[in-house]
Amino acid sequence: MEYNHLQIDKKWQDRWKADKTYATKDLPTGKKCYVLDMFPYPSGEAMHVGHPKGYVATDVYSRMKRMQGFDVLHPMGWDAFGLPAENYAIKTKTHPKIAIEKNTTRFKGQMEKIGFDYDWDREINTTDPKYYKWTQWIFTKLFEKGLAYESEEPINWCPSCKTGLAYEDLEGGKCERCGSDVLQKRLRQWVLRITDYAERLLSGLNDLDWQPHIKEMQRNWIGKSSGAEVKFKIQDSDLKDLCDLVVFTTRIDTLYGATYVVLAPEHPLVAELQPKIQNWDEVNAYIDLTLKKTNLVREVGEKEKTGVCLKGIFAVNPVNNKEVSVWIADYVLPNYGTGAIMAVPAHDERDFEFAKKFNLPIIQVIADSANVGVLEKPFVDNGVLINSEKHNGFSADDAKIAILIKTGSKEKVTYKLHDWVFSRQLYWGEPFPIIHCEQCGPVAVPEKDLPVVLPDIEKYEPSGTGESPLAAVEEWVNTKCPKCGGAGKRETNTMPQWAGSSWYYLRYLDSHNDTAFVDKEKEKAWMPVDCYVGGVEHATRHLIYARFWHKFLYDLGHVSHDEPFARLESPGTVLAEDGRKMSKRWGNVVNPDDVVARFGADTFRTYEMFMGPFENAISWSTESMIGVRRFLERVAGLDIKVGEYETPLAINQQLNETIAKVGENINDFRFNTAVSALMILSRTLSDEPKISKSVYQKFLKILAPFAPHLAEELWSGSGETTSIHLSSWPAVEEAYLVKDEYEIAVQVNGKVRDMVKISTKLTEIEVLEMAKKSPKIAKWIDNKEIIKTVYVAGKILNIVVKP
Ligand code: ANZ
Ligand code: ZN
Repeated sequence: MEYNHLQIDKKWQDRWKADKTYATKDLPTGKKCYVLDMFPYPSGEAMHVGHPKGYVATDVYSRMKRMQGFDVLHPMGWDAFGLPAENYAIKTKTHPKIAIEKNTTRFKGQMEKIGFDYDWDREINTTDPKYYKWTQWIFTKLFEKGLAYESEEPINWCPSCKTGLAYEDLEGGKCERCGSDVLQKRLRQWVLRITDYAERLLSGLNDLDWQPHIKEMQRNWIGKSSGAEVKFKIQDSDLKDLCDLVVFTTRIDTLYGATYVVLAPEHPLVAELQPKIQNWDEVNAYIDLTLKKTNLVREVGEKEKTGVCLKGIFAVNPVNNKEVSVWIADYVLPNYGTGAIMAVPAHDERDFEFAKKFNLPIIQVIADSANVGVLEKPFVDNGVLINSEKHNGFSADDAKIAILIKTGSKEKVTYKLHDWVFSRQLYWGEPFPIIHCEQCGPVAVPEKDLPVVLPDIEKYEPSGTGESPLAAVEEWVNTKCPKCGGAGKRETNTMPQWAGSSWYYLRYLDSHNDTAFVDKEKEKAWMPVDCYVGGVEHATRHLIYARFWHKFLYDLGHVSHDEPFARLESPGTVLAEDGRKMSKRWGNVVNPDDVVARFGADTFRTYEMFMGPFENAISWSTESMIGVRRFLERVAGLDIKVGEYETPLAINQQLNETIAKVGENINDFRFNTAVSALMILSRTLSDEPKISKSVYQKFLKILAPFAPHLAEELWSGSGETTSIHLSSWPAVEEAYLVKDEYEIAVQVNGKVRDMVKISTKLTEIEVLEMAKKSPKIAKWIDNKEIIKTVYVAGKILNIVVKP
């Protein structure tokens, strides 16, 4: 057959659509397999060839699973709220709704041309009121359970996007979207208590089949740290007790060396102490300066430490009742631990620098034998206690316990994870289902009144005032309190773009349900997601947020598993031919539409899977793609040799080996080696004078996940009337598998001394090495010189030694 991809691709895409070939049952009747892609933002730019790499992988995987008898769920949808859409809309002066519609149509068109097996009847869009009704509903549950709260703490603010951001939205202290330096701004906002779930988010990772580096990224993000909270009394110059200051430390064993304490400049105690602080102007100026600093600068630390002493204020070290000075400094972060530290300059780098600069006492309290005397730098290693009164000579571990008890301090576990700043001062997001009432405070909109629909407005640019553009829509804002019927005002912030994606995988199970976010029975039958594929850049945002919401829904009894994603795989980036990232800026973007038009969808798909190991970043190569195209052309030419013939043993062996290998490789996401095995088999077949129909059809079946259009065409050409994609995966006939492990007899000087198991793939030298490991053989070789070996592959090895 001549391979006319334009005609074949279109023909089968239309047919699959008309026949609903990939429609999924409501409920699985047998084994189920839920295969999920991270759904895309329909951004303004079209997809480039890197985007679909993961989609091709799930497509290959899901097609095989379907043929293997699984009820497969493989859906797709759009994550369309949030900054990217809004920025694009502002740039192009189109309403986000219109821009999104246009972009989803474009994306979907691109996907359809690649021939994915999505069940489009389940398509979702996070900006559809029927969808976000349930995003709002989940928020009302979080609110009812006290996990959504209002806060006025300073948060990260992007002056360019004109919105508050979550910690997860920062990249190296800058706004992840636009790269601007982020400032601290005090703003009323909604926050989700994700830290309540920190421990479970951590321990839940253990049982997941995820790549270890992604789990590690989550562990680091959650950042568990075990230490203690220690109370210092705060006094004024007249030694009057003012209040307690609690610090978090992981080194309570160094408490005798704590020679001053430091508060974050934003610490609420600073304002409280104002009347007693003698240098308030200086202190106040430093606080202002701190608030202008970017997070990055504060976390990494500036070259020179800065800070101000609170004059007139002292703290008492609880272990020895010594008076120490109290400081504020920006290297102490307001939202970690208690926002205050005990400084131990002898044993902590930052404290050491600070103490040197401000001439504060440095008392060494930990030492090993070599390290006593004046410290050139802090001593951070382990050792025993010195200068610690009755605790001298204690090990760190013993000292920790003893000092904890002596000072009545409590052990404390802290997490780097912050509560999730959940409101944005933007237009293009889900409105909060909250009404503020003067009598009742914030009240959740009852379920019957959901969704709270985002009003259409003229001016959707962010105002920059800290209020969303919705605040200007009076007729929308003013409403009645659902509780007391009095005057109420709607919350005008909107949710972050991560809201809709925190539960979307549940909606696919039941995307048209108007009475529940998902039917219980369907949820139970389909969840968890068996195989989830998406970029590693989501390791600390989407993948933590979704796990959090899922655990919350689990606690309420709305879902039946504690974890949503059993297995996770991440595609490596597709780089441009020049080795750089594909970008408009470099002019090196390859559009899948062009590739598909020129080489066909199947060449594109098979090439993306063949490029190299799935998780590796690999450069695009048109030349290698042409190689793949030739492979498919060779396949297309096989049909003239097909008939009812006897199949030679060697062909049956290679066929069955390939069936086994392709099946295993697809399962393990080692697609490149699967394609390479298919290529080798296709070459063997094209060298044969005749091919039996059964061999040919089995070959087509295992090719079908990669090249669904061509396989379907050839399958139909071989006389079949139902889709190859609904046929069953060929069983491996074990009898034909060439055994890869043998037992061979090993002789020494002609006498069999042992039987040794070896693999057929080993070379003679390797076989000899294996044989020498057997004690029975080693005994006969016994340091004698080996003159030669005679090896009959798979049967016998004779070792000839000098007598
Ligand atoms: C005294 C001390 C002595 C400390 C010593 C360290 C070494 P991890 O392991 O990352 O949790 N710390 C506590 N809260 C802080 C804050 N809000 N901003 C900046 N630093 C803070 O680090 C815990 C240590 O970081 C704590 O233990 C505290 O310094 C500091 F030889 O207390 B340590
Ligand atoms: Zn009210």
